[in-house]
Amino acid sequence: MKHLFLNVHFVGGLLCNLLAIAACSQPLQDMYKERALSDPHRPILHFTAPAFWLNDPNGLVHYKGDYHLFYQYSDRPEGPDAVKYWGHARSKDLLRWEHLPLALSPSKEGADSIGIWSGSAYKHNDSVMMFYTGVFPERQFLAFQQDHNLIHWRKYEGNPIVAAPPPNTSVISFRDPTVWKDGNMWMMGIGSGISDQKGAILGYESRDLINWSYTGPLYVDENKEESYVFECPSFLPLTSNLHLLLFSGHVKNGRTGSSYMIGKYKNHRFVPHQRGVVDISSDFYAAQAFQDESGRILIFGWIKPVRSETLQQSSGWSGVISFPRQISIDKNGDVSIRPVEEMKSLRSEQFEAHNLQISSSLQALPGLHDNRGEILVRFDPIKGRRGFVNERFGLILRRSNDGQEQTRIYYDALTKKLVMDRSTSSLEERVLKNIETGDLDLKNEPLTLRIFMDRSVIEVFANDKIAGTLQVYPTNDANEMALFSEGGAVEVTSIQIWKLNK
Ligand code: DQQ
Repeated sequence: MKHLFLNVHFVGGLLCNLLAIAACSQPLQDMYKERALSDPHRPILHFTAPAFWLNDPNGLVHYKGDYHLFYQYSDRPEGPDAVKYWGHARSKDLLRWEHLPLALSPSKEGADSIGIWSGSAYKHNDSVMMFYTGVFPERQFLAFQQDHNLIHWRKYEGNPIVAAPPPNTSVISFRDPTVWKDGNMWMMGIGSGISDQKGAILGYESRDLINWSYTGPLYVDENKEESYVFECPSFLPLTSNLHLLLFSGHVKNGRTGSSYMIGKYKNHRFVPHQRGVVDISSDFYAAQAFQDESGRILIFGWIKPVRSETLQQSSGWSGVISFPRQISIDKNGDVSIRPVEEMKSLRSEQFEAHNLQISSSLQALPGLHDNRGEILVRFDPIKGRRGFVNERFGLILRRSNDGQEQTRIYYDALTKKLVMDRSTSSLEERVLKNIETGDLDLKNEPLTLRIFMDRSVIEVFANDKIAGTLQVYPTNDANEMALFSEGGAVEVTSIQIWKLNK
């Protein structure tokens, strides 16, 4: 049976690729959708494609009261390397999405015939334009909205609008345009990596959003601190005098991820003074930011697969869009990354407890035996102590009855790190099991964790400062949860747990 399934995939995939059509054969579509629906690990509250492959969020825009999410999509079983389309969905509240038809497909013979890669939306005179990269080679394209629901698109007949990288610059990538207004002109930033392996955003200007000329790099990672290639940039004002640059690439320690920089923008150049990661885990990538109609800067990211390709194919789907997060500068001038208010609308049945002293390595928590829910927990140092010292404390989640499978989310006061440990999360060998960590100096403050569990996806927010995403694939029910503290006791001032429903 398994062989037959793989053969159907292979032949179906081959046919789809040869024909380069917008949809795979109906039986293959149906088979993948059925498999996706019956996979117990597929998130229910997060956005996923109906089946097959999804990667980067694209073209995020809030238009006439609807949020529109476009995304890199392939209906080919072979996933990551297949021809890419733009999938499309819309929502009133950022959480409940309606699937819409594919928005952009490769032209039969045009310069984007091998794939529609990532890009972003720009609203001009009450209409939306999409700037994206067509391949191969990587060039920049433009498409115009044809209806208020953003369902139909017309590609600009003069495409590509940026036909080649700037002369005399050796680039290793040239993709994922982002557009903004600068005085009377428009600017476009294109993700790149230039000679000597420096990540860069190349800048272009235009008077009409169609004809573009090179203005030099918006930003070059001269000290090679971040990445040799910047992908998926977003560039927009964060406050009246500060700009936000978001990009993805290889961040420190060789791992991949999405980062932000905050700084001043003047004369086509960006000078950052602060940087950080949008998410501490390498499960989260290709984040895109946009401003909604109420002025909030919101971010969605792609939660990348951590299962083997065979497992992804046999489950019929791959790739998740993160919950929406808001980024802003708080009253102390620090960057805040937190879930959007709308998340509270998912809450239903609640369990709560107060003033628990935790001193053991496993203090079981009644209340929720589910793989879906929200936990809001505040940890304080034990009375009389100022700050945490050498405790490691937090939660054990997705724990099986015998404890063989479990995931630990905790704070390590000694190293001042938030730790997401999935090294024992599953008995299945074909899933990633590692430890993801991120810096979090509490400076004598209590720790508040807000955690969302949605089957295989866990999203964690700590003190509204940093976020982390982790996917786990236990083979058993693994629905128990517990609190723990090692190396000293801590106080759980309050813990609230909600069931979550759409
Ligand atoms: N994915 C897209 C590219 C982008 C990369 C292709 C990032 O445009 O740079 O699917 O995940």
